[in-house]
Amino acid sequence: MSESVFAPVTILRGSSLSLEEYKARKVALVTGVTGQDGSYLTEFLLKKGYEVHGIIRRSSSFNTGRIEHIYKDQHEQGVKFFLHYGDMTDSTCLVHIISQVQPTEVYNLAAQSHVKVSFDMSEYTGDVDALGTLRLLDAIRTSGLTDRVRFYQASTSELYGKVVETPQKETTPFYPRSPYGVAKLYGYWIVVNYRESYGMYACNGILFNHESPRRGRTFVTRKISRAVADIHLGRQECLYLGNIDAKRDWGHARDYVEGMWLMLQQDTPEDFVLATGETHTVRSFIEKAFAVTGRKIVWEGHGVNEIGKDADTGKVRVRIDPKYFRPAEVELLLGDPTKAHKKMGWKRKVTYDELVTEMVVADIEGGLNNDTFN
Ligand code: NDP
Ligand code: GDR
Repeated sequence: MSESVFAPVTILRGSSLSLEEYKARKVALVTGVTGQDGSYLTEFLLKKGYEVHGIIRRSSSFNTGRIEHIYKDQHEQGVKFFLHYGDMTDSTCLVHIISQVQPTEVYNLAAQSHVKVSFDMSEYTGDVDALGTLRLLDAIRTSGLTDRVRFYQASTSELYGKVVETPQKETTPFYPRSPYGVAKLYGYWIVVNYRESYGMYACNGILFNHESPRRGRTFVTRKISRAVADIHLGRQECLYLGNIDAKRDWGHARDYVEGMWLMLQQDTPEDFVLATGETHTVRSFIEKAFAVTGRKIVWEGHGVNEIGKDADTGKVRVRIDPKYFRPAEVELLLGDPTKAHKKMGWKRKVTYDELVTEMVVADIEGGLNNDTFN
């Protein structure tokens, strides 16, 4: 993509419209558009007929790999997907973009989203994930669009952190365990506060882990699927991981972006958990992923000395590296999506086995093509 593709939309299209006329439009603004969820959500909204605007960070290397396939040159006819340079740490640009785009729906997906990294970059994580949410909400107010915009906040199961009750649902008390979780807690409450204070249609989607072949490579599922593919292709010997006994409720990102959209189509704004209702260990994900390539992993040893061996060849394929341990861990996540099912008819479609298979197969195919879609 060349720089020219980010040319701004120049007309304040909504300013002269009545409330009804404004709301009848379908214009979405997506922060974090270059991320895993941003790319699936953009595909979903374009299919629904939306005009979609995404905020993209300036980067010295390409960060548009996940959206290249849906992006068209702005000079072509009928273009409905636009990109704007911006950053969640820059209020002025957020006000400028919101005023220009005049969206009917805003999806706030931008975040420093890596839990382990948030221990190393705690202040920055707070700035982007907590204050960034406040800046975006205020940009909507400053632009005079409080009663015209529906707002989605990417809240997270990391809010639950330390286990207080399982399965975790909308009423479960929060106990975050990382700077990321704490920053997202602020994001959650500022959304509730703006809903209650200013009557904004603003919702929190409390989403449990969702993965895909587009998942960032340093998150555990993608790290595993890529390593399994590379081992299969003879490019890697061994996979190094941290806590393989952690349990997560893993779904497919494509199912979850539909839930985000549904939250903004209800009569009243509410917060919803999206989850599968199943939990699995990282260890189980490793075993399933290797099984896709016909390999069985057997475990030996304990704690940091535990190893995973190929049952047929005896080669060590998994080792523990304590550098991947977190200062405080979230041991168990298991969500209860009953409210989303009952009120919005939302349910995950892709099963755990299908998810693991899709990720490993995609990484093998990507590896074969010497290309990785991420
Ligand atoms: P990713 O890490 O894949 O994407 C994050 C996006 O945020 C990227 O587009 C990134 O841009 C952008 N971003 C990061 N920092 C800034 C900044 N300072 N200003 C503007 N944009 C920024 O995350 P996911 O797609 O997986 O997740 C989407 C959202 O949902 C995140 O808020 C995450 O915390 C939350 N979430 C995710 C879950 C999951 O399991 N995936 C579960 C629950 C919540 P760039 O590409 O340039 O880095
Ligand atoms: P998580 O996802 O922290 O749940 O946050 P991640 O995949 O990073 O970790 C899941 C579990 O795996 C354990 N683990 C490892 N994790 C990573 N990244 N790398 C390793 O080598 C490794 N070894 C073991 C972790 O300790 C953890 O228990 C994700 C993000 O998308 C957040 O933005 C989102 O809010 C939550 O999911 C819900």
